Order: sequence, then structure tokens, then C-alpha cells
Amino acid sequence: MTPAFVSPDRIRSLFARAMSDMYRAEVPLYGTLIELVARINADTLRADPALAAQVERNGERERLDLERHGAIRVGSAAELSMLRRLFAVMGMFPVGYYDLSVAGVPVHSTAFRPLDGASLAANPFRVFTSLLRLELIGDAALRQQAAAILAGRDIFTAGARELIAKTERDGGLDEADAQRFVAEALETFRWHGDATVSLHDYHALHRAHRLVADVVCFRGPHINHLTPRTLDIDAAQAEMQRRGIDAKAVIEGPPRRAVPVLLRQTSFKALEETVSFPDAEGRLAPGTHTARFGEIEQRGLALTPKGRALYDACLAKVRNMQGAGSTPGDYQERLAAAFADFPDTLDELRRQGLGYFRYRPTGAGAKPSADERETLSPEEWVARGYASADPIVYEDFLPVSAAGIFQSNLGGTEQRAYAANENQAEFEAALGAKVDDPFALYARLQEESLAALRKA
Ligand code: OOG
Ligand code: NI
Repeated sequence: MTPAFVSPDRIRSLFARAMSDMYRAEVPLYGTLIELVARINADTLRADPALAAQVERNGERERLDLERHGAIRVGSAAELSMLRRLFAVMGMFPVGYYDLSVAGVPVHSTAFRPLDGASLAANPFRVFTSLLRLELIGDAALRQQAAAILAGRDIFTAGARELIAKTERDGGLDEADAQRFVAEALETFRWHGDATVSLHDYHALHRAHRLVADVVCFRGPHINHLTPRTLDIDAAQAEMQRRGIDAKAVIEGPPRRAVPVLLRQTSFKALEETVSFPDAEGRLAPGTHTARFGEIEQRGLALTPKGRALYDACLAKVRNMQGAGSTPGDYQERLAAAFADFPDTLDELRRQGLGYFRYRPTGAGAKPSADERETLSPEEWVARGYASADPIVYEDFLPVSAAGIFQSNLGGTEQRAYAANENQAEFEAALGAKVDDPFALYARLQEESLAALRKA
């Protein structure tokens, strides 16, 4: 008899819940953000029935209250490739490549997330995962020391390794194993109040780059934030400030718009936490480390390559304006000005091919003839009232925003630049797999909705 496997979607939901409970216990301010976002979302939906209907049609109402992304940073190819196998158990796969070295952060990254529409609707939990690039650290001795420390640690429990291998061998896990897997996997993401290196070594690694210290000096890649999704980030930002939470000065991403696009994010600054550092005799010395923070995001329409190119061009305009990003001042106004030419109605965004849409029969009034079914363009389906087109939500990240979030949590003033050296092939070699192209995934969702429309 074949065992009854539980779905990867269920394992991911269990894991996301366990992770949220753990982070809430470890970082109480996270609990405050969750509560604040839930209230703003309920208010927003009540005040905007059209948005409420769209969220309902897109099957997003359920996922909205669960929706989170987290982030971790790992130190070696072995760690990254094992993480890939761990996330695969939960139906999460690497999507996209992000080079953050351009922004002075010596990492490159991907996002592990579900791929298809049904899995995203069940629970879109994602983890932004960065790999440290020791080769970007100038000091050769320090580089070697860091590599040696990393080679000597195992960030996975024996139980997690065993259950990953079992999934790969048998094709799934039963309920009891799934529960055990979640508990074992959680251990990898836990915070450790004790470092594995002396305070002296910590400082040396910290001087190379704060991020090197964060990755190298601990037993595991502690989750450094867990982000809920709001329907109104301006309200969330105002509420954070009203409550005296130390929020980032500016909201990353596009300006506020009638049709939200891509991703807007804000965060509260990383906490300075007490950590103990062992010396050579095993005595513990007290010190501190800042890594963990809180973030809120608003997600909007996924853009096509054409839409994304326009977004990047608009954002570049703001960044070239004097003083961009340095002070909140009139940043939102400069941002809005730079995006003035970016279409801001669903119809325009769709007609110009700037975003991805999910088409559905309206089910009202006129129906297409068999002939029309074959020949009409998506635009004609909408124009003749046969179909509605709702925005497909952006499920990924933005490198410029991610860099801004990293920077504001690395202690503000620190600004370094590494020469741009994006190296996706090397990242994929470390990962042991290719990353998926996000545009292809959105195009597939759109195509599937059109195919269903023609069949309906
Ligand atoms: C990841 C920062 C990127 C986002 O939302 O863009 C990120 C990190 O600090 O490790 O989470
Ligand atoms: Ni984030």
C-alpha cells in the first residue's frame, strides 16, 4: 500500500505558521506589525468594495492574512544547495537572480517560492535567500578564516537531513513525518544568542563587512525578518510612525498609485541584541549584534519585461535627481514626478502590454459565439464584455528595494561599492539548479487563464 502523502502546500503552510509563531515570540514588535496590518487590511477592504471584490475573485482573501516572506543569508554552496532541497519538500523553488553587490552588499540571492496558481493561492510563503560572496572580501587571511569557520558548521539537524532524503526517495511525507519535518526545519532558522567565535574575531569579521559577521559568527542563518502584506502601505507607515516605531525614512519601490504595481516596502530598523561570545578558554564575553528587523509590504500588478523596463527607467530618474533617497523630505513628490508618464489605469496598463492579467468569463449577458471563441484577442474579449481582466500579483522582489532594506539595517552610514559583478552561473552552480525566470511564470499564469476562457 502506498503511504498517504500530505501535499507540499500543507507542509509549507505548517512551516509558515511555525515560523511566524517563533518570530513573534522572539521579536515582539513583529506581533505589533501583524496586528497593525490585519487592522489596516480589514479597514481598507471595508472602505473599498471594488478592491474587496477583486481580492475575492483572485482568491487572495484567504492568503492575505497568512501571507509572509522571510529572509536568510547563508555562507557556502553546500548550505545553499541543501536549503534548495529543504524548500523543495515544501513546494518552494528558486525564482529569479538578484545581484546585490552593486549596492555594496557582498551577496547574491534568489527567492524560494511556490510556482503555480493553486499553490500560490494556498499559501504564497517565500524566503529571500542570499549567499555570501567571500571572494569580494579584500583581506585574504580573513577570507580564509571565514571559510574555515563556515566549513566547520552544520546548519541542518540530522532529522531534517533524514526527512529531506526520505522525501526525495519516496516522493513525499506522511502527516507524522511532515509534522516532524517542520519542527526539524525550524531549527535551522532559529536565533542563537551565543556566537561561535570570540568577540575579537567577531569584530575583525565585522570590520570586513557587517554582513560577513552576521553570516559567519553564528550556528545558523537566523531568519532576519518576516514580512506581512498590507493593502495600504502608506497607512501602515503612518501607523508605525504614530506608534513610535523606528521606521525606515522612505518607502522603497514605486510611488503610491491608483493601480499598485510591483512591490512597495518599509521596515523598522534592526534591533541591537545581546549576544555572548566565547573566548579561547570557553569563558563568555557579552557583546551585541544587530540583524533582525521588521518589514511591511504592499504587492501590486506583475509587470511584463516592457513594463519593468519602464519602471526601471522611472526609478533611475529619481535616483539621478539630487539627494535622492538620502532624506525623506520631498522624496515621495520626486518619485511621483518621475512616474508621471507611467500609465495608471488597468485598461492602459493592459492595452500597452505593461502588466500580466488573469482573464475570466464575466458570466453576465452576452456570450461569445464558437467562432469568436477561436479568433478574438484578449482585448476583444474584454471590450465585448465577455471577460474581465484582473491584475496578477507580483510574487517576487526588487533588487534596488532589497539593497535599500539591507542598507538601512546595516547601520545606515555604511556605504561601500563593489564593482558590478553579477554572476548567475556561479550562483546556480552553488545552488545546484537553475533559477526560474519570473516573467515566464507570470506569462504562464496569464496563458492558463486565457486557455480556460476559450474552453469555458
Ligand atoms: C534581505 C533583504 C531583501 C526584501 O524584502 O527585499 C528583502 C536581507 O536583508 O537578508 O527581504
Ligand atoms: Ni524583505
